[in-house]
Amino acid sequence: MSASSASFSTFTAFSALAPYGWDEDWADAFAPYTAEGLLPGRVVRVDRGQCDVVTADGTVRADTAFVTPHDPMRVLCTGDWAVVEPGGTPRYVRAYLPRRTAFVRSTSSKRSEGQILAANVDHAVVAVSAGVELDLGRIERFLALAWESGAQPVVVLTKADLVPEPATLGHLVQDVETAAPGVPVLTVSAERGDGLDVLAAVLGTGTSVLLGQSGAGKSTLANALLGADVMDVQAVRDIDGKGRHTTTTRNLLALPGGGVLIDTPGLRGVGLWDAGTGVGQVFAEIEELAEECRFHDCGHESEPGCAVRAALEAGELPERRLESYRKLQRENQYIVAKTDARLRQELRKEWKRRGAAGKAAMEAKRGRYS
Ligand SMILES: Nc1nc2c(ncn2[C@@H]2O[C@H](COP(=O)(O)OP(=O)(O)OP(=O)(O)O)[C@@H](O)[C@H]2O)c(=O)[nH]1
Ligand SMILES: [Mg+2]
Ligand SMILES: [Zn+2]
Repeated sequence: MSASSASFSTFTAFSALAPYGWDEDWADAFAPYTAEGLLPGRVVRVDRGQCDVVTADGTVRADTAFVTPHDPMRVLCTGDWAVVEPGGTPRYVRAYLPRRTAFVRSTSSKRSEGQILAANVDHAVVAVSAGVELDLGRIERFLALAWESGAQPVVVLTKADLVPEPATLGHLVQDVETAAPGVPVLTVSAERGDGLDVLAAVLGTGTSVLLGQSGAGKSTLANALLGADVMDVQAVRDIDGKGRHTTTTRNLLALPGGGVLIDTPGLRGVGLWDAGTGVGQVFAEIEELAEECRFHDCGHESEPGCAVRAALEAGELPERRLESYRKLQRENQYIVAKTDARLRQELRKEWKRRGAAGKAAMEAKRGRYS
């Protein structure tokens, strides 16, 4: 059997997983495991050493001990394609297939560690409530991580019913658009059903992850798209401050009109994580202007021939954008520098260990020959 027909048969054997994103490339990647009788499945949820995986035979619960390494970036995550044992108690996830994309943030500013929020995502949907004051800086931060993940970002202004004036809603969209070049900005009301068809069409292919603050209406939106109350929603809540989070695990759902949706618990803040490219994409117009500056390393402060300052003065570039760009760049450089320092430290430890091992080997040799 040729390689392609082997992978084709792997694809068809598990074609029941197609609504969850199973395709011939995943089948190719999985093919080496079929001889062992292992099963492919998409991770729906991970919690406390266990996970739910949807397989061609239905959803199974499996142990994640083999896929929970020390490195948080390599921990099994919602959206991963798992390699699951066909049975046993406990039944184990043996491995997962190499990720195509991953949405990563840093866990906190103190510990420079990355955390995977969702794997194998095609659309990163940033949900923002139209009912509260816009925080463009936060949207830019989400978008930087979204671009960096390799997914296409989309901003969705939720709860449009809370903005009775269409003109006001239009202005909100325009404001978001200035902070999101190259990113579609949609408005929806899960309450009234407005805009759901357009959103469903955008999410109709590939896998999408819903991101945003607690209370932004992510789960309500997921339920509206599913046409069923699958995710819990809380009516009375403390949105700011200590904010109770209604959704506590990331959950993967197949949408009736096609596409796969991952609902996530609200994030109060998202720290950048090695997102230099993403930051550049969020501020694409500034990076384009900077190409026109006379000096290659222009700091856009008081240098002559600065195209960025010229755009500011002409009112073509909002001051806020430039400030936000600088802030996120600084933050990212800080994180990158910290990470490198940590990596360097780890490497040093490794060298020391090897050095010690080398010494021991030398001594053993000497002992033998002397
Ligand atoms: N008026 C109005 N309220 C909405 C709409 N969508 C959601 N809400 C309300 O907003 C609140 C928060 O909704 P959730 O869907 O739980 O928000 P979430 O983003 O999933 O929150 P976490 O799970 O904590 O991250 C609930 O009280 C919803 O009823 C909408 O379209 N219009
Ligand atoms: Mg929720
Ligand atoms: Zn300049």
